[in-house]
Amino acid sequence: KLTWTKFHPLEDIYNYLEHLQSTYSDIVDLITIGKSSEGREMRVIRISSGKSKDMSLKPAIWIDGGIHAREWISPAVALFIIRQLVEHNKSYKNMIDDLDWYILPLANPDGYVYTHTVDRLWRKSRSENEETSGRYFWDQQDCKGVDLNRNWDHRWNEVGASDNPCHETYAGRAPFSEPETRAMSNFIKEHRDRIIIYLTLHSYSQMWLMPWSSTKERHNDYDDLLYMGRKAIESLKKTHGTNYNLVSKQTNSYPISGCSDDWAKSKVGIKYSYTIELRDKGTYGYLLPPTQILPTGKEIFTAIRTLARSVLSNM
Ligand code: 0X9
Ligand code: ZN
Repeated sequence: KLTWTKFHPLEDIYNYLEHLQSTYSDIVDLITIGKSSEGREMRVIRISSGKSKDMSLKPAIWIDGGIHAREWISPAVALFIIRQLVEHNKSYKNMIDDLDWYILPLANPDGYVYTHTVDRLWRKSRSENEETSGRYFWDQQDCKGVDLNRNWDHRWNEVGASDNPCHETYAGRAPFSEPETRAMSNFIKEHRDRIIIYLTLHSYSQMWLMPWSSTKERHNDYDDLLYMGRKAIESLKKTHGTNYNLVSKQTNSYPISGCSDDWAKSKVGIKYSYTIELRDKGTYGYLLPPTQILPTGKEIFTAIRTLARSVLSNM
């Protein structure tokens, strides 16, 4: 059983997912979509009712957490959402009747373990990088891993990313050079006909971000994403009064490229694609105390339900 009073290590999280699968087998499937570079399983939980019916056309929502290892509130919120949908499935019946939920709480399992055991502020994955060109000074310590939010195949490595393996925003050798981003993107592409919402949970700064990240240009769906995003942050605010800013990712701050939501929108065609930067606004930053897991989880789950309902009723 998980508590919401601490950030759990990977084993607790995987045990909890297995417990849900065996206890709620009518609505839960556990799917291993691939392995990390250190060989850990990448586990997606699928939550959906009416499993026996033909669901080839049932719309789906994808949520990933933990792309960045140190952003511990992200997997915690993903798990809170899973808990609500599964253990309180009667309260959220319409949500799992109308939608297939695909949730990957630990998109970067190796990095997550590393933040629990060695370096609390590690960001990247933990893959081995080759010392290719010798252009960079090779610091033995920090030259492992790839920034899994720079490795996606959309304007890869153009801006706001580094080609230095020792940097925090190293984009990798090539788009999808990493097993983690390959596993996620392949799975998402397999379900591309049904996924209507792509969400990726990060921290921190309390922002609800819309593509694009790499350019100030607006896509044709800009107004629709703004409209649905506004509904989401309004209902979020009603929960505990927390303010989130709804902004296009690029106008907000530094441009970046090769990130997941830009890829989901541009290459897969998932219209409603957002990056959510969770609590807080910098008081604790990545070191958010566990007392904030429940309030953050509640307000984000409310916002996501509002978003899902609004998008579904607009189809
Ligand atoms: O830099 C990232 O990958 C994300 N921020 S984080 O602190 N979680 O690492 C997203 C950045 C948002 N997009 C832009 N700044 N354009
Ligand atoms: Zn992040």
